[in-house]
Amino acid sequence: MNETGLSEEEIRNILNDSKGQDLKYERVLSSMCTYPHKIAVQAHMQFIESNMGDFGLFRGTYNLEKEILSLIGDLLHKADAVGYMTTGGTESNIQAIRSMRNLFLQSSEYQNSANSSKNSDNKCARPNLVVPDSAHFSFDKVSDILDVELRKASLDDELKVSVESVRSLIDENTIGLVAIAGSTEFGQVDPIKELSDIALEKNIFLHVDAAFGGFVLPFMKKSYEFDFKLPGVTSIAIDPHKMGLSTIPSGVLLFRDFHQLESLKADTPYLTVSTQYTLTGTRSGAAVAATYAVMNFLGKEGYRKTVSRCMELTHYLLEKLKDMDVYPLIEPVMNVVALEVPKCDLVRSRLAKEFNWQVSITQNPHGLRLVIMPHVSFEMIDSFVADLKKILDSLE
Ligand code: 0PR
Repeated sequence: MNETGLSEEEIRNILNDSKGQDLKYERVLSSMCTYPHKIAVQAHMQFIESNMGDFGLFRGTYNLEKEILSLIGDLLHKADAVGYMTTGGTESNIQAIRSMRNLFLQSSEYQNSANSSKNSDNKCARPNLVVPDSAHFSFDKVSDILDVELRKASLDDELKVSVESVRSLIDENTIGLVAIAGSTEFGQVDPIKELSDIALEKNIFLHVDAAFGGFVLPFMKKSYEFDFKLPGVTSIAIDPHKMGLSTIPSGVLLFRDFHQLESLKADTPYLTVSTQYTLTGTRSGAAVAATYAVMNFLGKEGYRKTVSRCMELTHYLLEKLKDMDVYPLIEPVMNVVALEVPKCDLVRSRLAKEFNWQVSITQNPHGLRLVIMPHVSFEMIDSFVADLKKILDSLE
């Protein structure tokens, strides 16, 4: 660090230069984030110093958080669900599984087996979690942090998790299941009703990762069963900073029952509040205000319009690609498209190098992946398709 500071103008110049190096969303078809809504940005700025890690100092922001939880709880068919605002899907997933693991380790069955293994020399078995093979990589972090074995269930030909495969992986050390409502790579929704039935039958937890789909599915014409309406669903991750049009970092984690949240409790004796359930200490109150502002400004009608436009663009893209004999790996459920394209990796890197387009790829099956976020326009799709055509033609 320099001994004396730079001038405001010097700082502004450096920042402008850095900002200029960032890609504009107008060339980005790989992101699950987008420009936040103007009203969210204004609210974020207004609450910039607010710290939800010590919310006794910020009662007003805390009340906004409570409102958000009940709005989202209501949207997900459990207005009295409990939880808090996280930094996003990764933290929500970690905390949901941490709660499962803590409750599993406290359970009398586990305690009994731990006691008997102390007497014999058998090691106590490691808890395991059954996730779809399409689960986000945050679950690999979960496994590492929480020392839980990850069991990956195979997908069917529609890239939904196979219920039989899930069933075959469950044993007495399974702490719970994960279902995805809007998978990162394919935008697919798992058979959550069937998984809910299994969770109830086996008396284990079921966490739904709706980080992306949570702000899409409730606003689609077709209705999907994925939330607390299903009695086996015990927690849900949903991210306002993705399709909720809020600012980063805005995630929400909701539990069905208070005892799940309670299992995450830490004592915080010297703060204005004596307990915390969160993973991070200091938390952004700005993201809370932003999420409150945009949810109340748009209302269900606003989100319906956003989702409907993204779906219209998605279908427009597919029609144009059909003319070029390019087809999706599965019929898109939401605004995530995985395409069957020859030499995907090469096509992806040429799109970036030659035309400055950012797209991503899917692993298994291998495909070119596009996310049709609210910053995408018809003109953007026309221009992308024309550039893709040039590359595909040159491959032949
Ligand atoms: N669960 C699902 C289903 C997700 O798609 C993601 C992120 C997460 C959890 C984790 O959420 P956070 O990243 O908020 O912790 N999905 C995107 C992905 O990893 C995130 C993303 C966003 C990637 C913007 C790129 C990007 O430019 O692909």
